[in-house]
Amino acid sequence: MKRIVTIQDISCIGKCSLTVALPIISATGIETAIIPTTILSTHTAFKGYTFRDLSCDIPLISKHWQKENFAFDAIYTGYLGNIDQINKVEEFINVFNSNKNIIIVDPAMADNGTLYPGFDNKFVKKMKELCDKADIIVPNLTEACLMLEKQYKKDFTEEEIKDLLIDLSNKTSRVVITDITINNKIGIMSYDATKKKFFSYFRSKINGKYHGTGDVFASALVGALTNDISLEKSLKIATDFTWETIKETFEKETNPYGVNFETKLPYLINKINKAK
Ligand code: PXL
Repeated sequence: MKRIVTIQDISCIGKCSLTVALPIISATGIETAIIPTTILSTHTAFKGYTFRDLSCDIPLISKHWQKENFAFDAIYTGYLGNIDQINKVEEFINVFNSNKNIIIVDPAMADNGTLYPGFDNKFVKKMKELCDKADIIVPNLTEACLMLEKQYKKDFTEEEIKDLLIDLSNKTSRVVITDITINNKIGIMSYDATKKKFFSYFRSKINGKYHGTGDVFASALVGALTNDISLEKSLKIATDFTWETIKETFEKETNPYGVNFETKLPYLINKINKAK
């Protein structure tokens, strides 16, 4: 069985990061090892959340795993709570990176034009440095703009997004920008610098704000890619799955602090099995 490790926080309530990545990646038939970097009572969209920093455990876990000779088919990082955590994650990647595995970095730090609480420009610079170590990065449009020091707006044209993708592919060969709205459709655009190839995939826009969809998307993408499904097919599966979870939430949930991905796991499993 293939094994990945995902490194991000646990938000005890509020569906995002590890509580999303663990079930989704496991459902795709991949062993999902975790390194929890912080325990928060809720994600940071709530007021008054607790924040237990577990940074000091990262090198200890790494040392033990080296002794046990553990290896990973992919390393996937998400929300990291401070610069110290990013430094420690970089050290972890330096040790466990090999020519056989892929490094996927989701620079989860902002949305809708604003940084999440507790982050500043220094943090953005450091996150960009982590992205430089990755094979694939999956920023949303806000994060892409922040890393390139470009003014965020909602209505980028397709040509402008292509420029952002090329600028971000300077150090990372495959770049995916999520949460793009064009012509009242929502979706992703990507650039594979090794093939000089753009790809885009859009679905109809569903009204409302949905938390944690970047994590749902990235987790499904990691699961599909680790199943040796091509980048473009994996992007399509991850977008369709995310869209299904949003639709389910739109129809059934009154207070969406996360999306209803749970009932859509059979849909994802079916898509993965068909594409394999
Ligand atoms: O979904 C990204 C995310 C992950 N982890 C925490 C968050 C957020 C987004 O707000 O607050 C703690």
